[in-house]
Amino acid sequence: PRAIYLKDYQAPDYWIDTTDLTFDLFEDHALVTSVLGVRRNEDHGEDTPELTLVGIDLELVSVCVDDTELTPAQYIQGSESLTVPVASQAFSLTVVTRIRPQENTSLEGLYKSNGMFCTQCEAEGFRKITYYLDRPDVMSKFTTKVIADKGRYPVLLSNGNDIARGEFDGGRHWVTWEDPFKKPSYLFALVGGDLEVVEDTFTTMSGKEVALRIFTESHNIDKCDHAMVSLKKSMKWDEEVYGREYDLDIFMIVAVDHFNMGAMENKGLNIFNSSCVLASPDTATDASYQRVEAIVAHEYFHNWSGNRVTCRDWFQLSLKEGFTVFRDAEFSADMNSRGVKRIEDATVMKTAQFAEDAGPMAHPIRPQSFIEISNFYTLTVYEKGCEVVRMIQTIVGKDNFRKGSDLYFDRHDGEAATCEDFVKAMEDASGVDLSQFRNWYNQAGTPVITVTDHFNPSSRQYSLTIGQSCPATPGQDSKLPFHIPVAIALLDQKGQALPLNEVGETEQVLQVTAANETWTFDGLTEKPLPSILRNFSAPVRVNYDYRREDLVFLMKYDSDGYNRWDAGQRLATEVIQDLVKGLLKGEEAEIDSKLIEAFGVVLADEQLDKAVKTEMLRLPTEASLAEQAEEIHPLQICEARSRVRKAIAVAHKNQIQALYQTLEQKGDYSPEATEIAERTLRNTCLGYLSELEDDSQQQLAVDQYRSAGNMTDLRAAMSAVINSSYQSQETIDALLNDFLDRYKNDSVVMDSWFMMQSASPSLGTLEHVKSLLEHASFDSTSPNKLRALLGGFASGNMKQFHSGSGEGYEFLADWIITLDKQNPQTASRLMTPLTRWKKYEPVCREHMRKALERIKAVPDLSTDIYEVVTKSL
Ligand code: DPP
Ligand code: ZN
Repeated sequence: PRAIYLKDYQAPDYWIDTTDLTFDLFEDHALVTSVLGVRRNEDHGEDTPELTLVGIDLELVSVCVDDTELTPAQYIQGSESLTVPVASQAFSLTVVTRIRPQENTSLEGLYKSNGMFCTQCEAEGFRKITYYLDRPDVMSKFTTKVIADKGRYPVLLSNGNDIARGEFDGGRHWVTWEDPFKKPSYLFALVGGDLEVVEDTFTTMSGKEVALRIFTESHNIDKCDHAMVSLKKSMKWDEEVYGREYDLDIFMIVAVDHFNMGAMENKGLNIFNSSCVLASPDTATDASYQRVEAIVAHEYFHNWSGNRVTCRDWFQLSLKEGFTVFRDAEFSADMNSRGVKRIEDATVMKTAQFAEDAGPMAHPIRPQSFIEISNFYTLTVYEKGCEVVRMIQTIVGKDNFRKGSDLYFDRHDGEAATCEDFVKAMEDASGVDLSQFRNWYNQAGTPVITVTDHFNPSSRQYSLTIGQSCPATPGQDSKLPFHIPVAIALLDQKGQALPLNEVGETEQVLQVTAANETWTFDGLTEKPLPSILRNFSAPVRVNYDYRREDLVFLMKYDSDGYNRWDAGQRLATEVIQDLVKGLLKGEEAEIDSKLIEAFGVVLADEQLDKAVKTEMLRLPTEASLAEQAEEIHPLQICEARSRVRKAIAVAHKNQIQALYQTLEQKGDYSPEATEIAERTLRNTCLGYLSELEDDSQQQLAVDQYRSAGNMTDLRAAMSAVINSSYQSQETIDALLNDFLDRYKNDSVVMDSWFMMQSASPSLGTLEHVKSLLEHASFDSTSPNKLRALLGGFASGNMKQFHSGSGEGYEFLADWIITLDKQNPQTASRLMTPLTRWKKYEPVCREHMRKALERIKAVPDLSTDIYEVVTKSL
């Protein structure tokens, strides 16, 4: 396998103006006839005498140029290519291939999931369907005829509008779809199955009625309402906030069980992982409801940011993903609690994305090279990409940002664009120079800002000095300074934010561009406490020497919800780190009472928004503590965190109990933000109470399980029970069996049944995880099940995955080796926890390295695994 480089990009030698496809679907194969209208790229001076298309796992049946069939001597069939001679500027190329969707376990290209045909073509799945120029700058008008048995596959779908249909003798029928918009092949989709549909309509801002259809297997048809409501909200929001109107007469979503990703924005025919579309009060938690809403929106928003304006090449992936994540994040913030959404997104950045930036696969949001593009659907491209777009908005201002996005869509509609085009549009619309800002697109790694301050009582001046640096990442030893917008406020001793300018604004965005720079504020009577990086205004780490009492003060008084929460997280992290140090020395370190007291203040604060309160009551996750550790001692981290949790529960038992009781559930379930906030807070209380060795507290969770009226409360109770060290095995088994009885036929819910167990520090031992692999509901061809069980264990269960002497790593390595033959994308993603080996303490480190070496030694690795394992070692 070889790397490809952004700097080597060249436009294609040929364009494909039209693509006419016919799919003849059978039980053991499919016949694909592709008629391409090919045209030479005139800009390429020299005539290219031949055309090379890519294709993988295709059985070639015939090749015709214009009306003449070629003999095998006239074309060259490579292992992954087809080269045909070219005699004219424009010609038609007809290629017939046979493929085997039934045997396609990679879930890329055309495959079968639960008896239904479906596709996934991003990034390079189309080459598993037919020979093509499978690259995003080749945009074509697609017409697709699908032919299949009518009894088994009454529903036949593809992109665009259905323009004709009919029947053949022998029970077969056909439907022809035409997509009037040019698109790259990664946006192609096809579905054939026995599906039911939920229908609705949306009237766009110009008065056009759009038919909305969500398709699922019949037993799930009652779980589509939330997705439909979310879709309509998204369509409205994109009109109001971005002026973007939908452009086809029909918009379809299909839910499939076997899917490598969350969902896919194919033009007019989004295909979704069932887990990201289905929801009902009885089967989906609040978090799933919000996830469905966000992903429906994300894929819908791609219709403009991704489809109408697509990417020139895969190095530009963040052009569509970063921007679209930003759009969906703002949508979710508008629909739900803005403050909590910001905390959630910052948490993902600071735990998982910062870890990626610090690991062997670190890359800029626009990578400069890759071996396998599937490995770059990362938190960096998506979430950091979103933060980069957010910083542009902060720097140019909201109004200019909207002008910039209008200009971008206007300039590049129907084109394959670059990240540079996006930045240029923002620059042109705002008049703000973003030259230095572009470093965010070129440089990997998480910048660190170091803040020091000084107060001079005689001149009444306060100065803040901000230095920036960025650690080396693979291939990038030194970095240029970034342009970082750092939002700050200065708090006086009463916790009031001081006015920072003549108009009395109390927050200012400092444009940090130099390696080191000082800002001075005049007319202060006392030394203020700085609130730095408010609302997480940039994806950076902040070093400032806060005293613990300062953090407690910020937790109480900072008017910025994010920083208020972050102060608590910093305090808790420091306290837990002290404990970890003590455990390593074999000492009994005391838990700093400041933290326990601060949590008491949060609990007692009745003014605090419930959603924010819940976030403030959460301790930093184990993953977050690991990310911030110099060297990761997984077992000590788990132990220390668990002790702090217990101490909080013991100290504030009465208050937590009272809060739990006042939040008693009433009425029917609704996924409305205020109700979600109450449930989440109540279940957070339940979690703390379950830390107590007290029968009546332990009974609470069991009672809640028995009386729960929705999946959120049911799952919270179940987790509390199985994660408790004081519950009997009988009780745990009884609940697990009850859950199984109720939900064994619901695949999405069963994912959570597996995940709760594999991620449980007490229950989820390696032995138990192995036994679950044998369970009748486990399915090793389902990425969701693999993520639930293997991902839950390796990424979600620090204590058990890292205990013993490397057996957990060996187990994961065995699975990766097996899965690599079956589904390389899913295998590659499951490998992430092992790639962080260098940060672990020596014993874990050595075992993890060995597991990676063993994977590396396997012959014929996929490009996916090859790239990750070689870069990691
Ligand atoms: N383009 C897809 C998405 O992120 C990839 N799964 O929406
Ligand atoms: Zn996307």
